[in-house]
Amino acid sequence: MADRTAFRTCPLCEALCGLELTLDDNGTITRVRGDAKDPFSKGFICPKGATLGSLDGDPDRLAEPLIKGEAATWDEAFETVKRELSAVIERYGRDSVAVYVGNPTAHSLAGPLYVGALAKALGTRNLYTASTADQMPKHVSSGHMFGDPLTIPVPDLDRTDHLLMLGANPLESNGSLCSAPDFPGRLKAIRARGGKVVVVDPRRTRTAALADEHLFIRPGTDAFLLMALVHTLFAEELTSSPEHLEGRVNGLDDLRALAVDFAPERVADVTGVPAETVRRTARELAAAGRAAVYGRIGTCTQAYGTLNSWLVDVLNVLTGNLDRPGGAMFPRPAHAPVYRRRKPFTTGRWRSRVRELPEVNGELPVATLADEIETPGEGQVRALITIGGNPALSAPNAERLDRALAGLEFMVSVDPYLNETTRHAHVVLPPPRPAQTPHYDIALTGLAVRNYARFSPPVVPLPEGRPSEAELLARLALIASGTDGDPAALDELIINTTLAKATAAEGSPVHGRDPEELRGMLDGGTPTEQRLDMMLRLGPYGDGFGSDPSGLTLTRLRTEHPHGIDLGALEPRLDEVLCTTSGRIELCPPTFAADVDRLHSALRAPERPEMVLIGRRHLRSNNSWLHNVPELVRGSNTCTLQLNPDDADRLGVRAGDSVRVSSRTGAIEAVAEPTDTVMPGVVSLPHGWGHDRPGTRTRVAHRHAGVNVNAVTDEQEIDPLSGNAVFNGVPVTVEPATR
Ligand SMILES: Nc1nc2c(c(=O)[nH]1)N[C@H]1C(S)=C(S)[C@@H](COP(=O)(O)OP(=O)(O)OC[C@H]3O[C@@H](n4cnc5c(=O)[nH]c(N)nc54)[C@H](O)[C@@H]3O)O[C@H]1N2
Ligand SMILES: Nc1nc2c(c(=O)[nH]1)N[C@H]1C(S)=C(S)[C@@H](COP(=O)(O)OP(=O)(O)OC[C@H]3O[C@@H](n4cnc5c(=O)[nH]c(N)nc54)[C@H](O)[C@@H]3O)O[C@H]1N2
Ligand code: SF4
Ligand SMILES: [Mo]
Repeated sequence: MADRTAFRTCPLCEALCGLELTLDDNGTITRVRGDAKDPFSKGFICPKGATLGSLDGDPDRLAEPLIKGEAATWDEAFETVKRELSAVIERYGRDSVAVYVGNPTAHSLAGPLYVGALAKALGTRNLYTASTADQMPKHVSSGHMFGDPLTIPVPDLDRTDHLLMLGANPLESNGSLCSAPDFPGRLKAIRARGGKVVVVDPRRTRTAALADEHLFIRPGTDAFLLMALVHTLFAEELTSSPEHLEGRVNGLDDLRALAVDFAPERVADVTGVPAETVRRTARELAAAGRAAVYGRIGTCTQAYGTLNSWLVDVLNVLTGNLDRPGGAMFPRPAHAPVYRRRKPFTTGRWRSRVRELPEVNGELPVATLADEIETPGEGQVRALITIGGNPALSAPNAERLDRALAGLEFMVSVDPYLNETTRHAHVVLPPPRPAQTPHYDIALTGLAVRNYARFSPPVVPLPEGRPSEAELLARLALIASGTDGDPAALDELIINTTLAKATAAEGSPVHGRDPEELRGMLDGGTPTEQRLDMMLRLGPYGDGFGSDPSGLTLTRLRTEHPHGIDLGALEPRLDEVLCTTSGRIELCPPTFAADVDRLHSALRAPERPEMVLIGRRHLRSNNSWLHNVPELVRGSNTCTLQLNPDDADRLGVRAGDSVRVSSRTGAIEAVAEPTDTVMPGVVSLPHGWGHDRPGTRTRVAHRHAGVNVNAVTDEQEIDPLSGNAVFNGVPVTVEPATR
């Protein structure tokens, strides 16, 4: 009865921590510690990773498929999906099936490898993901500036001397679009080496408290502040033109002209940041040797999301900090070939049927999913596939979406829980436990502050007959394409296509080789693992299928580097990543310049709602789905409405009182928590709560229900360039609840 130890990457957030698991001989995880030998996380762990055992062994986790809430066999479940999905497609066409892909899908190996194939097989224009409730503005910004929506610069945390951080709270979130295990430690290190950290946030968060300086900003006004910083750099001739950006930047004069109207004095009233502070901030940013500007979800989920995302990188370029150590740099992930050239970035290749919102990155905004389900007519959405998402809680005006889901003709969910969303599904297909699932962070290693790779094989074998998540998704893709059958057929097709392209591509390490020979060389694991092996071998550190015998393969990663491999600090690589039509960084793309008109209008006729709502994250939570882990919901209620004590006094509200928060879309009641960490005129409520719905099977979460903030966010308000949802700066009315 000896315990055994196993190692893997934590799949819960973007920080990529290595974990050391202790398992008993039933395969139950009995202890979790940080993996001290992981070269990136070096033993760091947070309370969520530490409770992975409870999540893995959660008795509410579905062990078998459900059909209309009743346990079914896998054959029955797939037969039902095949029958119902085909019927809908036959009757209404392919666009009548929508797909919604949620956040955990970006944290898995299966998600990035199979979701694209599923969407393609379905051939629907109705693809929705959590990205339009999150970082889509950054994709649009990078697409136009650098040519590729996935080319996102990350702050070089370990070498920077000055970090200007807007709308991010890594002490709670552990970081986002910037994978850095022990983000808090890395921030402290900046200060310890004499650098400076500045935080811009409507709340004095734990991150702000750790920083050298915190600037309160009125929610939703970052674009004005960022413009004023750009203005100051130009006006005071503080811009830098380092050699490495020489001749690489277009649009400098257009940008200068655009910024003329945004003097700090002009925007101070809107942002709440004094003009002199803005000027000093710009000067310090310019004077710092190695500086980085970093904006995260607080800057994305607002009406000027794309402008913010763009201006953050404009500042990195203007100060000469883009693509240099200590600045904002482009990671070089091991799985992505560098020889690939993409088509020019564009949006609006199609539009949503009801609100005519432009497609971005192949997706439509989740803010319009309910419109597409509810509005009758040709192309109406009649069926939905959800994969690892809980839009009934996470989408703007989620209550409306929740009602719309109930009206679908067919819904299938790939999800381990019967929750607020999946209770509407006719079929639920649960993926296996984390311990039974292989892991490799495709999406996140491309955003990490060091180049790094780690493969985690399953630590507990799958029971006979139980499909892996990869097989679930591949099978759905085959069903969608009208073929069905062995999921491995999909992988075979993808492997063959990829190898054919790679051997044909100029500049590829396998140019001119025989695809069949390469096929025969792939790692002997599962089809998913073979695909990963192929990607690693074609990647920048790969063995090129033998052309660099010391290079990376999956087998080598698995056997020689069970704790992961450090592939070094980020290196300048603008030449490799830049793929705009002009071959230069587009500093002032015309669509962005045109959107600046909205800033002008707002300056001419400022609207200032008395109270606006913003979000909040807590370390022991993760969006909507860790509230079923007893250790994480223990202790005091965190789903409280924070408000400034002055506002509380004015409204006659005391700590613990019930307050009513209402907006155009709805009303909720929450417990008041007056705190001077929130600026006057602002209230804050975390998202992902509201677990009191009937028909769910998450017993712990049900007892700690909280309220759903997205009952009062508005699906009609979006960032027009990205279609992203607006969760910050939502106008609300706050009053004591009538008893
Ligand atoms: N513990 C925990 N970790 C998580 C998650 C979780 O739910 N819990 N979720 C994960 C996910 S999906 C994501 S995307 C990341 C997000 O990671 P972060 O971006 O770090 O997320 P938050 O902690 O919400 O920090 C956003 C900050 O923006 C501030 N803010 C709100 N409105 C504005 C505004 O108008 N301007 C400015 N400048 N700031 C504003 C908020 O007060 C908040 O402090 O976290 C991930 N990690
Ligand atoms: N008001 C407000 N709303 C927000 C935000 C905010 O800051 N404020 N943040 C937004 C952000 S950044 C995000 S990313 C979204 C998140 O929005 P969603 O992705 O829609 O929601 P999650 O709560 O992450 O739901 C995750 C789902 O995945 C399931 N799941 C867990 N593990 C697995 C797995 O291994 N495989 C599969 N197939 N499923 C799994 C869970 O059971 C759950 O149903 O929420 C957004 N909504
Ligand atoms: S910080 Fe993120 S990756 Fe690290 S242990 Fe916590 S949840 Fe897991
Ligand atoms: Mo997110």
